[in-house]
Amino acid sequence: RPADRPADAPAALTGPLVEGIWTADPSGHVWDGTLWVYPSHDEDTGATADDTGSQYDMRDYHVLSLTSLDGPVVDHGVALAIEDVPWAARQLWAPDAARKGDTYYLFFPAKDHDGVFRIGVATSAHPAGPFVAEPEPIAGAYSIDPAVFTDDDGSSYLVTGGILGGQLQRWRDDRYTGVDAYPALDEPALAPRIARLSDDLLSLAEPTRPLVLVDDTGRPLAARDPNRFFEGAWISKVAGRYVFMYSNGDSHQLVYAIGDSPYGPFTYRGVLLGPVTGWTTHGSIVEWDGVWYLLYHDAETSGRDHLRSVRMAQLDVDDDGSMRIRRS
Ligand code: FUB
Repeated sequence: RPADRPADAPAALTGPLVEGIWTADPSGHVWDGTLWVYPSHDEDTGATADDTGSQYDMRDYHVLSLTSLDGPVVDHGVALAIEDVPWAARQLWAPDAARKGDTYYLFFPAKDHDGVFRIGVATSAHPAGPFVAEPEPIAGAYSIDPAVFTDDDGSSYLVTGGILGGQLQRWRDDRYTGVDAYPALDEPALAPRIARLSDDLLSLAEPTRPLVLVDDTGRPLAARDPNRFFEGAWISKVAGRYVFMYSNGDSHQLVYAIGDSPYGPFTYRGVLLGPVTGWTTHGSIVEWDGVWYLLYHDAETSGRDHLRSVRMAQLDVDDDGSMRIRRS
């Protein structure tokens, strides 16, 4: 596990966005000129660390906002707490948000009372909440790390998934098996799941389908590929193309792929962010005032994998959707 700051870590545009609370897995949205950031809220609850990530034992969400790069980052306090979600038992992992009309939506994963990761949705009249959770998880959605992408025609899509601790390997044909079943190393890797959302964004409009990542020759990335999907899905439209960013997990990188439909296939393009301090990596990209930014996290401040801090870096974007972090 990387314990020290890797030599090629990006020059962050900012230090940690906030101090005083640990934050991770940032999802960024610009609404009415303000950058809203929806992170996980890391806490040290004393949960025993294991390979499935039990130490990531988060119990609520805080929402952050910035009206300018130089201005203060506002921590709006608790937006949703686990005790207010009837079906959720533990581990409020990486969230995302969406807006439709006057309603704001918070999408989040949590383990239910049977220990199965499911995806919930909560609504508010304000981007910072407080959010009121629907009484049941979204039927047909599963695993972790929900991200919502809204296309130019107003259609919204929910993409989810994470292997190992995220339990994607325990689902087959949209059913939870409870059994870890990974493909053989030369078979196509497990794929995240994507589905269009209903008009009110509270349910799926269709069953999920696999979002397939392919190489330059059109072959699905194999399970042995160091850049196969692990967790942390994010879709944006960049330079008119669909960009799918994700964590490749044990390769500790944020990588991206480009496609012509939110459903994919997405062709692997390259590494956006090399390993940061800490085991996990997860982020989002967002355009703010004509400039693209990467929101990401690292564990540099705490030195502990599960106590992370959200940071920002500026991106340079080419006409074909290729991206890189600005280093100076
Ligand atoms: O924050 C908990 C989990 O760690 C997230 O859901 C993953 O993406 C990883 O960052």
